[in-house]
Amino acid sequence: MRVKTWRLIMNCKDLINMYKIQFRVLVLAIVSFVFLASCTKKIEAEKPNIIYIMLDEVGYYEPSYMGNTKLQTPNIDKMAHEGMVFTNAYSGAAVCGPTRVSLMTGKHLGHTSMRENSGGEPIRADEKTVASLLQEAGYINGGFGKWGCGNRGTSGVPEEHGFDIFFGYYDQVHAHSFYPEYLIKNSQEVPLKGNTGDYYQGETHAQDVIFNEAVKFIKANADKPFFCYLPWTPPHGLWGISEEHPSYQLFSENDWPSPNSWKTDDAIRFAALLHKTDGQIGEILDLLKSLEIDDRTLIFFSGDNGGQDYFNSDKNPRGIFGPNVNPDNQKEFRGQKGTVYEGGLKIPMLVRWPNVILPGSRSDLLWYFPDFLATVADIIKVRPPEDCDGMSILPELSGSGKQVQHDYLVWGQKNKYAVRQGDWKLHATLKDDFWSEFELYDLKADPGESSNLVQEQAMVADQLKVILKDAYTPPIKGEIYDHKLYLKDHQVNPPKPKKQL
Ligand SMILES: [Ca+2]
Repeated sequence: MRVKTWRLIMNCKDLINMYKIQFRVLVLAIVSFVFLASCTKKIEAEKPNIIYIMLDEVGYYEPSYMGNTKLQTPNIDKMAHEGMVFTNAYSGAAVCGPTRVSLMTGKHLGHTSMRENSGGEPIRADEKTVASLLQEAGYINGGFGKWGCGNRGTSGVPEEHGFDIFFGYYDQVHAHSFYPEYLIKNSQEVPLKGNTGDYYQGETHAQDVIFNEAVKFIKANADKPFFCYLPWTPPHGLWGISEEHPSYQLFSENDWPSPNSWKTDDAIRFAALLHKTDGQIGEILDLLKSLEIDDRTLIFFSGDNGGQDYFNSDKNPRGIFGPNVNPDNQKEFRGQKGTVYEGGLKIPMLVRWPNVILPGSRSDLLWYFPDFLATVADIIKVRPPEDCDGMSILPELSGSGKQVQHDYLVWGQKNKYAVRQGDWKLHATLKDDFWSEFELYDLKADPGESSNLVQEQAMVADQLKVILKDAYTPPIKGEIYDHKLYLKDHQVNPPKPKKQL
């Protein structure tokens, strides 16, 4: 009996010990879980939200922080004062489609799958984008605006390239109207109430709907790392905006003729659309503060390609707003949108990142669109794709680590190409696999590209010719799966009016 009692006591002790061990294991598991969760949280906290605002057609000297005296961009100016202004940044290309492809895929125009602005030509299914890298790293990604890297029914649609949601226009020609009858959300049509296809009037302004969707996305994802890509159409034409809008009223008294355009007040409309969009940027900045995510949100702001000499005349040969004319000394960039001269490629660029970037800083670092992907990869600590042409500018932004420099940069527009190394820039034409029509400029002495030094500096020209030929590969295009759908958004708008309305 005593033995039995003793055994019972021992069994009880064993049982208690066993439970003690299990309890310790449980406590250890909980502690480990909490620790791991806090580590994950810390890593999550190290992943900043990323917003990229790209205005279509805003030229180098058009924001008021760049000295423009006619246009007003108070919120963009505020971002400039709070962030880092880049004076030597370039777009990826001279027109909408290829420049967006360069930004999204991290490739220069010697390597992109798209080289021309044909409309909805797609990137390939196997091409990684900034968004696909971020998605793999746990980001939620939304795009709101003009995609331009592949129409519906192709291998280039954004929802197959890392975007959880993309809302707006897929096709560039569809984006010519601010009053389209529908927009696209993840390849599905979303009707816009009361619009009849008229370019200049309608009930629902596409930019407002696009802006509202972006706000909804930011609010819904405030507690997780997100990428919000805002390739907004304004101030690109046709310039549909209500004459009652306060931004229109702000400029309505100006005597700005609008030759070579559709409406006699198109210059006022351009200024009004830019101002209206600037106001929406201000609302986004306020929203970040009210959601208390401002200090962990990194914002890029830029144009998409060089400015166009809109509303030019004998009196204003470089356009009323002078996108490529330095307001301080009247020095000009040669060319405009659609050329690989400086005027087609130089863009306003700034980056705002509280607690990382010193407010009010300026940088003359030479960089361009392929670098965005490389920089994002560096920030989230992942390896960029092997075929990325970009370099990270994170050291320049953060002021820590050594900032590398580009050996060379490459651009293209149809069969015109340009390569820059240091201050030298070579232009060339590619016809039937044969390079010709070389021009060489020293950008330090001649930023207006007026003195062709190809004869005088033959050795430099030869060196750049070799670099350009090496950097060029023929495009490998994406696929069109459904030709009818591919063409639909491209053809939906009425033909642009041929003369002034
Ligand atoms: Ca553009």
